[in-house]
Amino acid sequence: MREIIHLQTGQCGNQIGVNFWETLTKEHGLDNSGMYVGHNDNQLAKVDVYFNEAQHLKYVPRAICVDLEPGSLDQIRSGELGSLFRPDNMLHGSTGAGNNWATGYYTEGAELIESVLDVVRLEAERCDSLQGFQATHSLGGGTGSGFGSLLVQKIREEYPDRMMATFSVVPSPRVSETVVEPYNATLTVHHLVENSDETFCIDNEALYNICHNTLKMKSPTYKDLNQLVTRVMSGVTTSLRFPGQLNSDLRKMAVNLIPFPRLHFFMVGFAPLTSTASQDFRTLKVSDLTQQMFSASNMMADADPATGRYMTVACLFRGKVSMRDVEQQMIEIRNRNSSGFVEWIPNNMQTVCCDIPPHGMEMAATFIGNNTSIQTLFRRVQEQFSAMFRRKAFIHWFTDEGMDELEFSEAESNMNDLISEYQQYQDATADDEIYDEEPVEEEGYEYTEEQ
Ligand SMILES: Nc1nc2c(ncn2[C@@H]2O[C@H](COP(=O)(O)OP(=O)(O)OP(=O)(O)O)[C@@H](O)[C@H]2O)c(=O)[nH]1
Ligand SMILES: [Mg+2]
Repeated sequence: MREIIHLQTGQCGNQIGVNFWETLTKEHGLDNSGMYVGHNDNQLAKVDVYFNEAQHLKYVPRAICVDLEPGSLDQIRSGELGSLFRPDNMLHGSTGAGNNWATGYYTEGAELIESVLDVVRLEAERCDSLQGFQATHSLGGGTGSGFGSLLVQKIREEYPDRMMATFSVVPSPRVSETVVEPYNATLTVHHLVENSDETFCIDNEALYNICHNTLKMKSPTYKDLNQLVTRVMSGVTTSLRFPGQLNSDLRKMAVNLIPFPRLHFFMVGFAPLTSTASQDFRTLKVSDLTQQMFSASNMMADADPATGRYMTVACLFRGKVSMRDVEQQMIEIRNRNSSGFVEWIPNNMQTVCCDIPPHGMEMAATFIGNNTSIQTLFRRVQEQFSAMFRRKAFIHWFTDEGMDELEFSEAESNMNDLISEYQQYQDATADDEIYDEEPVEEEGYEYTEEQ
């Protein structure tokens, strides 16, 4: 079996991580202690991708939960899924990273990293044929961002030929008002560009807007935001967890979605999104799902795909949907909006169907797009970053933890390069004489350890 090891770090990472596992247990027919109580063979066909079988029909998440403070793990232990996780795989520090990337990466985090890597090794040894890792974390705090960066880097060093996928929560001032979040986010993106193979961008600004505008919630909580994250995480991992051919492991998914190695930051979306109040009054059709899935208001990134172009797209339908309808809708979307897709990648839309719907729904669709407009997110963070960095505001908190100021400038220019690479490919046409020029990526920033 091709196993995945799941890593969750920091408050956000652990909160969305637990939600993910809650959904997975339901979809695979497991109760809260991991016992199989389901009745559909498909539920168990690929259950080993995410779970270890402990005893006969008892399954344990292949998950490692880490935080630099005990709070978020205590919450997991005392929650409904408290007995689901392997106790040895829950590791915490005592003081937290205090919203400081450098504390998570250099000081507090460095103290915990070896014991976390030991657990990673044990999990890897238990695998038949490990395909890779997935991590959930936020980019805004100190642990998920700083320690998350360190962990991803160490794993890349030790398992260079395995895949690394991250679900990365991008900060928004509408949700959190911590001033140094743009610093933490930029420093983390700098690492993800090099050390992650595929990053699903979960933008708190977009989650907030969906809750507020589409789902009509007056003041959305993290719990509400995380409901959306779970839907999309369950959606994008469907092809990894259930039988099928297309995008059936992390590497196949990456090969289909990533034309250039640095440009691996995906926009994700989900349909249907309807407020609970209006749910009962609608019958859904494939055409509704498709339309919603491609709409800017269903994207979990506050970026309008219409301002950019799709390099690649993967759509995943779940439930009893007719393949013919799906194919027809896809052709229509593409024909209606041909300029929105780069013409230099023919057949850049992929569709997967899985007949098991998400828990409690009849049908649903998940969207993964590699769209150049994702640069909007990075521009937003970059503007906030440079406003403060120009005056070197708050820098001392980071240098006090042993960080060199130069790392800020490196991270800033790496993210600027990323933005211009997206822009270049947005403008590129099939006839550009790109082969006569320097390859575009190489013009950009080159990362060396010594700098
Ligand atoms: N969507 C979502 N965002 C969250 C959640 N919890 C925190 N965040 C966001 O994550 C960022 C703060 O990071 P945290 O994950 O709380 O920080 P941490 O990784 O625990 O790091 P420290 O507490 O600084 O050690 C802010 O941008 C928050 O808005 C959550 O449950 N869901
Ligand atoms: Mg925390």
